Amino acid sequence: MLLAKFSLFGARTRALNLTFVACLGAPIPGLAQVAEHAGTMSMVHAGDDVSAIAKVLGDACQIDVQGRPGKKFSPTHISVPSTCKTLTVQLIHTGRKPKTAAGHNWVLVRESDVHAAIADGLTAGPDYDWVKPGDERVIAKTAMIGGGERTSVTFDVSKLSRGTAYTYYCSFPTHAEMMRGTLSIE
Ligand SMILES: [Cu+2]
Repeated sequence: MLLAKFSLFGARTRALNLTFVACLGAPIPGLAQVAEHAGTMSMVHAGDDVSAIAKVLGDACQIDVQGRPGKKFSPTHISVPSTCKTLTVQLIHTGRKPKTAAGHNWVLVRESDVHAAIADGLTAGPDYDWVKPGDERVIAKTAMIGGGERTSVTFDVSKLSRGTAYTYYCSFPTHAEMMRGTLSIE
């Protein structure tokens, strides 16, 4: 399924091949192995696009997501093994700016809800971290944090279904357009 995801980058395939070699120290066929070692492996780099599989610790799965300067998340795609009962997302703000200047949070919605959730969030304002209070489209979200801080959220994976596309974004004004990623159950 990782390979399917990469086909999205079509035109950049040649550059990607080089990136894989650099990141994995192995040629492309190694990717299949990476996908199978979900419990221990972590990230596949493709330029700015980074795909990661949640770590499986029994029923409880975990993933670290960095919120980076330049309005970027890493990883930009999270695969959640279907054996996970819960997923804990730890958000790490690797920048230096305070929350009021360049805060980051992690908000998960269905891909089909992302535009409306962002628009309504912007009207909710800073008191609500730019997320509409009680928004039922929001499946999970962390607190808004500033540079050097970290926070986490744990939610039931049963809220997600296989075959549905999910998007996570940062709701800080002007961040969401660039600062988003995709999540799927595999
Ligand atoms: Cu942000």
